[in-house]
Amino acid sequence: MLKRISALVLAGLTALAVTSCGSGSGGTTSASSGGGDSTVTMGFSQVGAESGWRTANTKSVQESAKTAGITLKFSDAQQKQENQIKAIRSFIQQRVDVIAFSPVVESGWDPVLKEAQNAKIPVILTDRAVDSKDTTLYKTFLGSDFIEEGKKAGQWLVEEYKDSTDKVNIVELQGTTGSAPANDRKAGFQEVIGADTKFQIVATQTGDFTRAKGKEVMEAFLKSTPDIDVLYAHNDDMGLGAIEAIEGAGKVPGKDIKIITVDAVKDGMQALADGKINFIVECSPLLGPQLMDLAKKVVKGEEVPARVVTEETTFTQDQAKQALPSRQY
Ligand code: GZL
Repeated sequence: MLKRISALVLAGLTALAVTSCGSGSGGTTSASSGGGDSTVTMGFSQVGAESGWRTANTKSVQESAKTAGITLKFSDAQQKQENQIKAIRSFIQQRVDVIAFSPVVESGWDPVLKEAQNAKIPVILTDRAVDSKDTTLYKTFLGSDFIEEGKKAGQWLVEEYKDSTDKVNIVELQGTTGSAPANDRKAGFQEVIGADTKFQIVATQTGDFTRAKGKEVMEAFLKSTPDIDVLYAHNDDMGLGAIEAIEGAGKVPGKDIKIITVDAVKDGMQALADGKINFIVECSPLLGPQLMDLAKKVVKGEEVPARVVTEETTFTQDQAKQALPSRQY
């Protein structure tokens, strides 16, 4: 009798051990019911450290991984696509359970994403999108709707000049060339202002999302373009660099040249509250908690939405004064 009971117990334990080790496909582990979660390892390739937004996003990802008990292998690509491709290949070699990344530009990802797919390692896009036609190459895209952000910027400008028929000369500091936020913030803004010919973008150039480049390009705009009425900068950091250039040219930012930016990081919100920026469209970097939830589901083979859009708002100068004390980033 005793022998029968111990044989049954042994069989039960063996069955449990096999299911909790998962299918063995590509080293992913799947938690069985009652088998307990084994630690998930995530390979994360970050764009770089180009802006206040990026710093806040990195902090959110790293802190959320810790809270979620996810082992994070983090790599900073210094805004170079080849570094991101190298990092993803390294994560495949290391047989991580899931890969997440913010693609610095939209194109050129299919080959390395196919390698991850062949290795049966799921990929999550976070923050920025890719233009791959094959949407099976990634499980989901978590991030903002950049076209909507550009439209919000345009809608504020249309409202601001609704009673004027004068020409409105706009200069534009674009984000990183080829990146989803740069392409889409430009397209959304143009879609709205294009309805009225009084709005003219008289100069547009990339400032690569950095303060230094934003200042440099704005200095060139001020020299080459007379009568600038408005600056549309695709992020706060370029707008803050441009403010330095505008003040250096003896003009008053927010008055002589109205400024619209995107992100709503603390330094941008402070400039908005101080009247140097006129309107900011929020783009939240706090994607960490949602990313970790999605990663756990994906590793377990659970269904996740193909697209998760970040909730975000806009700020006027008065709203910035109210919001500043409680801003997390
Ligand atoms: C937007 C993000 C952009 C920010 C910039 O989601 O990719 O990159 O707007 C950052 O500040 O550099």
